[in-house]
Amino acid sequence: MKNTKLLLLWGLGASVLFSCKEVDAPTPVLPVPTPEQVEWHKMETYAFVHFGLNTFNDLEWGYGNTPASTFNPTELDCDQWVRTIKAAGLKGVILTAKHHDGFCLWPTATTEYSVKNAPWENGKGDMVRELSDACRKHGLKFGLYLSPWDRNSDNYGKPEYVQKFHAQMHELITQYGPLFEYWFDGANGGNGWYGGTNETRSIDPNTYYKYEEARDTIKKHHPAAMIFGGTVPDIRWIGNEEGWAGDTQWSPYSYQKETNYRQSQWGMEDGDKWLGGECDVSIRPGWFYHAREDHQVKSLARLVDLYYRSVGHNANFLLNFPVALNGKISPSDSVRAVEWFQTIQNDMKDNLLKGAYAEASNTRGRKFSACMTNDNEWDTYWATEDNVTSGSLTFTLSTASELNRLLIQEYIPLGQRIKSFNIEYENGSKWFPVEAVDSTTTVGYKRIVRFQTVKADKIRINFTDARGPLCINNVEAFLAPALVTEPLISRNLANEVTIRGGDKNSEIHYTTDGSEPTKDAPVYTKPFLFPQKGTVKAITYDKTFDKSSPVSALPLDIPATDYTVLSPKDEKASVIFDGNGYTTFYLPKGKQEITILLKKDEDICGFRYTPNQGRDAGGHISHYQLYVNNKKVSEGEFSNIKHNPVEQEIHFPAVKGKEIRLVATHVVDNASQAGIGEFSVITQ
Ligand code: FUL
Repeated sequence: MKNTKLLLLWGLGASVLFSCKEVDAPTPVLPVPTPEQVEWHKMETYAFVHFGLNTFNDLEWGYGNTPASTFNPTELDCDQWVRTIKAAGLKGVILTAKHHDGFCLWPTATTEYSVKNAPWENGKGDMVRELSDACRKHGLKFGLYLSPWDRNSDNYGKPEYVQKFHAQMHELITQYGPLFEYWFDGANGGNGWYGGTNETRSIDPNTYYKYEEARDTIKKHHPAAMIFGGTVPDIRWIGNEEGWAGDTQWSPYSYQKETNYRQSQWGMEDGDKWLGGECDVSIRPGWFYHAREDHQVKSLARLVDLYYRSVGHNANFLLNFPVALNGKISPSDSVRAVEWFQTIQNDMKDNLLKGAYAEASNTRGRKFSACMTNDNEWDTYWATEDNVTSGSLTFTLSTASELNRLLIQEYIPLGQRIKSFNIEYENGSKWFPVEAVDSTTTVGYKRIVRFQTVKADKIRINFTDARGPLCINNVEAFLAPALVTEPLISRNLANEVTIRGGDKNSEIHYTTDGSEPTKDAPVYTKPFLFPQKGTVKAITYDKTFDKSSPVSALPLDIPATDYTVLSPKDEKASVIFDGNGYTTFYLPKGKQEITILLKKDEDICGFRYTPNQGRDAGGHISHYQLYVNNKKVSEGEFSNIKHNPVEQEIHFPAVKGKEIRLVATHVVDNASQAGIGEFSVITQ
């Protein structure tokens, strides 16, 4: 008896001693982020503003010759931008202080091509000052974009330009307060005005701009600023301008191992540098404002989806506002951005794991126990023992609840580890897998998984593979309300309009006379003929929640049956009129042109060209000529189409005719075949 007591006491003492023993944190798995990079990850979402001479000349890439005198915002209000951006929950803003056209938004001493020579504020204005002041006033971080490519500068391509470029950078980093990010755009399109020489100049971006020196100068003044682009960045472009990060998303990356820039969409498990992904996207198709895109502000559903596919995929989200001609963010854009933020906040309002009991299959010590994942402390985390690279975390909810979102964070100061996991839930003592919408591979700074709503007593994450012991600092679960998404409208080759969307709890209502549809408008049941010009508008109406989606609108010009392709003779060519930008006709090798005949003479005042919408597709036309009845009516470039392959819309003074010829004078990456997803003329 005595012995048993003694043994018991010894056992108790030993276990107290054992549990009090300080266990070391897991060894970092390289590469790891710097503290500044960690702070940048925590920003998650911030804004871009594209504003400049392009705005006033309806351009995406000014050639460098548009007169400074055209820059004249009449009601410029940087305070309004900042208020909007803040209300959209974005934590900072990056301004295009100089875009590829070379026009400077601050009164630089380096060139005359700046606000100094614009009528705006009689040449006394400084937009960089106005915006940086507004940011400070409202507590928003400030960042700058300075395009290395300068289509205005006469000495672009020579060493003197690089001196000028560095001098511009110096002015910017010394005059406008702390910067959180500094953007060097990678575009180098070649041709430009270049002081009136109108030529094509090529440089080697890896050596020409002296990015290493630039980095030292920026870091000296702004140690926390993250550098985007150039040869020595702190973060990386995600490899598309659509706003999404790959479903598997590693922050480690290695430019040496890169064979195609698209790899950036996923990062690299064996990357040797920590370069978190940044997803840039514009709230409209273009980066700069174009009145013709007023009806193309991204839908709420699309923006919410992009949030989950950027922040929810371990990347930051950089949302662009193309400020309008008056110098303000358009009301439609502000409203959409705020709706977007409110939807996300609402999706993740009540964390169902708050107060839940957490257990783990393995723990390296008390300090690293499972309850560190829902203690609301960023710097405490659950960690497994050395050599344990898989394991599960189980949460018992305080009451059985419905849920459809799970948010997981790895403690990234120790590196990114998780390679794969899966999620299960317990309902009435039986375990089931969730039906995940998002992939369950990597985690990193943040992974949000959307899945079909389940009712659960418990939820379990099984981490199945990792690059080292598991280190998870946060897990949350939510029940996001259903989002009523607007329907998709299209018109096909037979002039039939199809409207897609909704589910068994909802119906689609539509109008064809331009009026706004409500739930009293006709119900869409099947495709209908619409062989005329006009606008079809539709909403999804959710009967259960008595909630309508925003309105979708499709403006329609002359119908597909009015077009015939004369050459090349190929019946497949008609897909360019089928209302579907994914079905693409590639011009046969050789002459890169297509001739189309309309049914009758029309007053043609423009055209629309959509490149192949398929992911990573090629063959986009970058330079074109358009002929009507054999007369050239328009010629130019589809700026930035390689990285932002959206519908292009070109306008010109109306001409009567019925024979149209589109010539591809240059195709992106010198591809031998131009692809046409969609083509249509704009008639009066
Ligand atoms: C691109 C540029 O060419 C676009 O005009 C825009 O500024 C975008 C953010 O980056 O590479």
